[in-house]
Amino acid sequence: MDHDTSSRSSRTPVTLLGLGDMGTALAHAWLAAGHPLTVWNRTPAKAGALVREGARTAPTPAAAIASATGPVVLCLLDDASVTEVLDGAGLGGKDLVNLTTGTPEQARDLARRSEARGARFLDGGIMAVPPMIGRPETGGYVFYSGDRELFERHRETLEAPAGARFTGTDPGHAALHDVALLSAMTGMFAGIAHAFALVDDEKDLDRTAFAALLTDWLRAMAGSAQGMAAQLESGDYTEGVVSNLAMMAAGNDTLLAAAADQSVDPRLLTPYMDLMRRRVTQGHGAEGLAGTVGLLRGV
Ligand code: FVH
Repeated sequence: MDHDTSSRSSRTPVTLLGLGDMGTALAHAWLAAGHPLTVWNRTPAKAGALVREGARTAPTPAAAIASATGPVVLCLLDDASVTEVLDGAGLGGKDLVNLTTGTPEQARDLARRSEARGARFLDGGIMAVPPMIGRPETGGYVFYSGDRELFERHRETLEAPAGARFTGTDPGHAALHDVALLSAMTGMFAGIAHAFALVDDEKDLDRTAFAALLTDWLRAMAGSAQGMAAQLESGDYTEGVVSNLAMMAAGNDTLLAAAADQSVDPRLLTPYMDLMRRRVTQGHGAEGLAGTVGLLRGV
C-alpha cells in the first residue's frame, strides 16, 4: 500500500528506537500504513532502506524522543539496552511503548522509572516473528499492559503492524503472557525434538509425513489446556478427566523403555514424568494433569 505525503501527514507520527529484524519489520508496517516515522538505531546504516521509503532519522535516542509527538516505540535486544538508550533522554510528557522482550518484573520496574520521569508507559510482548508483521492474515499480535488510556489513544496506530490485545493495567502482565506462551512453546519444541530423535534412525521413515502426523496430534492435544484451566478454576482436578494420571504415569514407563530401545536420551521428558509420578504417589491417580501445576510452584 502506498501513501502519499498528504495521507501520511494525517496519521499519528511514530518514533521507533531499534532497527533489528523486528524493529525493521515494524518500521515498514508503519510506513506502509501511512504513518510519519522517525527512527533511531545504534548502527545508523540499518535505516537506509527506510529513509528511501520516507522515514526520517534522528541522530540520538534523546533527539528522537525530544521530537516525538506520538508514541515512542522501543524494540531493542533486551532490558539492559532499553535502560541504556533511555538514559539521559527527556521523557516528560512522552508516551513510551516498550516492545522489547523482558520479564514481568523488568516491565514493572521500567514503568516505575519511566513514570517517575514524567512519561506514560505501556509494555508489549510480540507474539509474531518478523515476516508476520504487517500481515494480519498470519494471526500475529502483541500483548499490551500498563496505561490503559495510552493504549486506547494509540490503539489504531499500534494495530498497524499486528493485532493488539490489552492484558491489564499491571505493566508486567504483557510480559507475563508473553513468557508464559513462549515457555509453553519451548516445552513443545522439546517434545518435537524427542519425537524426531525416536524416529531418526529409521531409514525408510518419511520425515515430512511424520511431521504432518506430529502437527495434527499436537494440535488435537493442545485443547487439553482448556480442561486444565477449568480444573484449576474449580479446584477439582478430577473434573472432566478423560485420561487419568495413574494411567498416564504407567504409560510413561513405556515411553522411557522405547527411548532406551532407540538409544534416545529421555532427559527432556523425565522432569515432567517425575512430577506426574509424585502426584500419583501422593494419592491423586484419578486426577488429570492440573495437580502438577502446584508441584511446579512448590505448593
Ligand atoms: N525476531 C524475532 O523473531 C522475535 C519475535 C518476538 C519478539 N522478539 C523480541 O523483539 C526484540 C527485538 O528483536 P529483533 O529481532 O529486532 O533483534 P535483533 O535483530 O537482534 O536487533 C536488536 C536491536 O537492539 C539494538 N541493540 C542491541 N543492544 C543495544 C544497545 N546496548 N544499545 C542500543 N541498541 C542496542 C540493535 O542495534 P544494532 O545492533 O543494529 O546497532 C538492534 O537494533 C527483542 O527483545 C526480541 O526478543 C523478536
